Amino acid sequence: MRIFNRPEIYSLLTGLCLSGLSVSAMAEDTINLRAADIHDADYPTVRGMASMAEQLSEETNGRINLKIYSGGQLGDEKDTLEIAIFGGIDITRTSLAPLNSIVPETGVFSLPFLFRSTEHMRKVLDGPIGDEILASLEPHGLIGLAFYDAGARSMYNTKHPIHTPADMEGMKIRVMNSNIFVDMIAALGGNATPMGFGQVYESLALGTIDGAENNWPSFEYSRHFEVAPFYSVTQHVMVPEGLVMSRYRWEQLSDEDQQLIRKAAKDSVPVMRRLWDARVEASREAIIAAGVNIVDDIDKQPFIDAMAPLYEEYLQDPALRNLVERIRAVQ
Ligand code: GTR
Repeated sequence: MRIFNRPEIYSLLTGLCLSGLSVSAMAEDTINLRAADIHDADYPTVRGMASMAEQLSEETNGRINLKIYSGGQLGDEKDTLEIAIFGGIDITRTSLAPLNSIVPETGVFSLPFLFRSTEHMRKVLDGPIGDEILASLEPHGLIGLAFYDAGARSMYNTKHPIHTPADMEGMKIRVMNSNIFVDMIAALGGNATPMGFGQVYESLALGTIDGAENNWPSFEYSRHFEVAPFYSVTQHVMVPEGLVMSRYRWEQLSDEDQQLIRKAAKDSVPVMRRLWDARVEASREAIIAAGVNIVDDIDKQPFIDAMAPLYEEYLQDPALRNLVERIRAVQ
């Protein structure tokens, strides 16, 4: 065993004290961020955020500590957005739909049949238009960090298979908190009921609503298929998810930390997308195995045609009309 001499012991102790000091200095500097998601811990959006948290922790030696509150612990999407604007939640992952009433530009992504495919959507989100939409949040108290995928949403209900808009006549359909979604259902002949995702199962079971619309993973893991066993692959809208931060909190951070957060959010996108693609397939298979009545040979044209007045109404602002034209032009 090595015996230290006195000067060596002094220098060791000084080193320990200094590192002790730096540990406590570091603890003081720790930036604790709280992030919200309505989905469960193993859902691709939450796992995407978890990879963001991991990267931030690694790159800052634990100084930036992002804690995720999943499963709707901090409220539904509309609530978490409003709380984030006032600085009560630092980051929230929500669909862009509940942002439509706060940031008009985001409404464009809620327009039905806008994106031609997943590839088209990803290209738009990853390019200058995506950055433009993320930046449009800033005057409204939010910082757009990144987009996650939410696939295509389709109609499901408790009554009968939907083949055409006429099959939806008079149906009470739950939608997210977005006027565009309300008007979309009206244009298809149904009655829209906006509510949070967490209330949908019970409302379907009780018959307060007849149906809803969502992608395969949300339809499956929420177990809505147990009470609404008719799923029609209408793929009427591909509204992305947004990873957004409270601007109030953002402005308290240094430029370096802002960059680290932005980069970690962007770097989590490919991670999320890989998980998402696998999850869509797994959920679709689980739904088929559960014996859900699936209509997957829908003629989309009558649904597309029914959306013309909606486009007219929402694109009165030339800037929004131009945005849609630019999105369509992306090859
Ligand atoms: C999911 C989406 C959620 C939420 C939910 C809903 O597909 O990931 O952000 O929008 O749908 O319908 O409320």
